[in-house]
Amino acid sequence: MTGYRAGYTFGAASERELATVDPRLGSVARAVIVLADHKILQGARTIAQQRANVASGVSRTMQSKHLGRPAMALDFAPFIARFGVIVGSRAQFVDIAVKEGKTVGEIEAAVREQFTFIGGLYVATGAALGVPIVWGGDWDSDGDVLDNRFDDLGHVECATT
Ligand SMILES: [Ca+2]
Ligand SMILES: [Zn+2]
Repeated sequence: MTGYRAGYTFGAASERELATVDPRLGSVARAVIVLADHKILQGARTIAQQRANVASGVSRTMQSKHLGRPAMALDFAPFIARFGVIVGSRAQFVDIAVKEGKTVGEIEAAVREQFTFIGGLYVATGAALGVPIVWGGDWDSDGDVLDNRFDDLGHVECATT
């Protein structure tokens, strides 16, 4: 046993977004990236961007922790070397399913696991570092993901401001 494979690092685009988030949240992200590769899609968000997200249904509130600088939230997407950033599109699921010899449904489930894995790492790492994290797959932070009514699996935020 050599322990968990380590050593991923953020790319330039992720670093640009990380620069817009609270340093405590950033420190959690820097510990998580070592364990599981992912991209930071967005840290701080403008009011106009948030309004557009609410209009399109990908966000539910104008009270988002992405608003303000530094932002108290970030959105991530898993990065799998042989597929790239997992964007969650139907076309990408089909592409992966063909390459992996699995059904699209199996890939959808596996991608959900990948998001959940990383979200869990954020929660656990935040707890270890004294930076309580809320993950969008368990908004009430009770460790039960089956009661989650609005999944935002690539979203993590600081529990306190
Ligand atoms: Ca829950
Ligand atoms: Zn978010």
